[in-house]
Amino acid sequence: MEQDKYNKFFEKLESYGVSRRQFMKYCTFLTATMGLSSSMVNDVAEVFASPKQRPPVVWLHFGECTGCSEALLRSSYPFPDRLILDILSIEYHETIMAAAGHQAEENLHNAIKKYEGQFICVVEGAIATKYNGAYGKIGGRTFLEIAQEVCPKAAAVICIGACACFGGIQAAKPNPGGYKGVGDALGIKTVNLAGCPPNPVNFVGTVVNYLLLGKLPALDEKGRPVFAYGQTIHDQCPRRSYFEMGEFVEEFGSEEAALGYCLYKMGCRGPETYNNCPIAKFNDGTNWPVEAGHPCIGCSEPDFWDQMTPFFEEL
Ligand code: FSX
Ligand code: SF4
Ligand code: F3S
Repeated sequence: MEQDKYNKFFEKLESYGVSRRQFMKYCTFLTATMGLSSSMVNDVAEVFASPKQRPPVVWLHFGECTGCSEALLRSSYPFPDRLILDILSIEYHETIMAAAGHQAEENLHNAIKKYEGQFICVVEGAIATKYNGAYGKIGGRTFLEIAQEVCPKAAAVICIGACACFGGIQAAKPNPGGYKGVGDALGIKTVNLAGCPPNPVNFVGTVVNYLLLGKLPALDEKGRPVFAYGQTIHDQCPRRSYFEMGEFVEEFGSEEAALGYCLYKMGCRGPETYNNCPIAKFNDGTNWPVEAGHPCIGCSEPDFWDQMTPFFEEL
């Protein structure tokens, strides 16, 4: 990118403690994660450096632990969260907005009126559907009522996390409140960024795709962006070689020992779970569950929680 043209932007980055080099490295990683050609790195960088539009965003919280917001906002590099918040116009977000109580409710009401048909609705958390949604309320209104009012007025609904996508832990048996994912609860199509929590880079990639190409990314039949959820964990897992390559049998002394390095017998759900954790990794690319020694528990599949438990047991 031309330094002069974007001097102001790079000055702002510096004030966040981020060098131009770090920023371009992140854009290269993001472009690859999004499945775009490396010739588009500058275009991706430009989405941040010279935003042509800042789409209004209404960010709703329902039944969840807020781990999804935390995963995004506490990215340890200062910049993915600052960058994404700079290219969006967040009109309502309970965790980060200053307003509270009636004023917050008014902000929500005003935002959906002002930006009807234009705003992106981001949802974290599942929705209680039994007993008219009585098992989950904010400000005296049920999650169901709020979602029914807000989601149909959005240009797109992006579900962040297993809970908003498919119900997550709230929908685990016996599920007295009848919790469901947003798409199911409302009978609408949503973009599903599954995972508990999902990797923030997949949210950034989805938004950048929307701003750069003017459309949402291609989705699989479960509403998940193919760029991130197109392959199983198992297909991308570095531990896989340990039961496939003879040389490792030699290294470990026996086939059994080599197989032991794969976590399948410890209940790994990698073979039936679609996500890009082995490539995208977490904590600035430091590591991801399986590489850190923990079996994948299938957190990005619709049947997480009930079908994936008991954890640590081979299915
Ligand atoms: Fe669910 Fe997210 Fe797991 Fe938590 O908002 S996907 S419980 S990390 O917080 O919804
Ligand atoms: Fe597959 Fe899990 Fe074994 Fe990796 S650790 S090879 S994902 S079963
Ligand atoms: Fe979830 Fe498995 Fe990745 S548990 S975080 S999909 S490794």
